[in-house]
Amino acid sequence: MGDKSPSVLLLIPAYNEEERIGPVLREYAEYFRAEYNGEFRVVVVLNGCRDNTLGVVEEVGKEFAEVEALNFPEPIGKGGALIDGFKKAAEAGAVLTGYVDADGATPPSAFHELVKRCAAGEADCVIGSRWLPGAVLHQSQTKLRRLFSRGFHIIVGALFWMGIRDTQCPAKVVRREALEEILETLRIADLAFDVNLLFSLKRAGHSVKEVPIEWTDKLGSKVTANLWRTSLVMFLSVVRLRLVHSPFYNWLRPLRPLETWLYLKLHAPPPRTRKD
Ligand SMILES: Nc1nc2c(ncn2[C@@H]2O[C@H](COP(=O)(O)OP(=O)(O)O)[C@@H](O)[C@H]2O)c(=O)[nH]1
Ligand SMILES: [Mg+2]
Repeated sequence: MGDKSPSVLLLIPAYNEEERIGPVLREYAEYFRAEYNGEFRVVVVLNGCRDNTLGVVEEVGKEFAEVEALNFPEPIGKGGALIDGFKKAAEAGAVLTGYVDADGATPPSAFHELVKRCAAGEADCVIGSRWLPGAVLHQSQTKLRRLFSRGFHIIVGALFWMGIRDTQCPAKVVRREALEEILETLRIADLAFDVNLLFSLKRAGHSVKEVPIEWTDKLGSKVTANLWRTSLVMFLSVVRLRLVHSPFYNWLRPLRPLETWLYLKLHAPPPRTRKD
């Protein structure tokens, strides 16, 4: 046996995922038991689920001790779930923390590849990319969804200049030191969270490496079901992130209550503030 691999904590944000999450958790637990010689834990972060996702996760947890649930009754959003999950991961001291979606779009072997590269020190954060040569895509997104994704990509490119082809691929791994340094700057609680994570890492001088990934679009997307509203919220969040890190920010402070009102009106989790 060689040296032990670094500990990995995998976060899976889940909202009403009782149909999709069970097999995904089993697949990940079985794969990492067989293929990984370090500590591997999965924390499913749920919020405001109106179905039996919690029951399903707890059931799998009885079979696989490495799987557990972290349940927030409040609607904290996917980004909010990841922020709180990352805080827990930092407390737990995992060397590498990553996340993937609950629907199994990223197979365990693809996530493992990101872990290996991050563990090997290729970068402080290694992320999957669906738009790099070598990516394997089993795509079933609608044309409109793809158009919105490209539009969002262009906006993020123009606002942040990060040179990242696919900020939104939910398959990412971060090293502990980098994560701890930026934890307090994670504020976006909706689906634009990934942009916040990457921008914070880059601003703090950490390296981010994109690698081609295998990806399967799954049926049952909640994003596509609310495409216009979700996209508007994501747009607001990235513009806000840009403004927060600009000289104009102090002028805009008085608009805070209006901002919170707008997010709530759009049924979206407002960005975290420093007090949270
Ligand atoms: N905790 C939490 N997870 C969410 C929320 N909204 C979406 N998710 C999770 O985010 C992931 C991506 O959602 P999905 O509907 O598959 O989006 P798509 O694949 O990008 O179209 C899934 O794991 C969802 O369960 C939320 O409000 N809270
Ligand atoms: Mg999905």
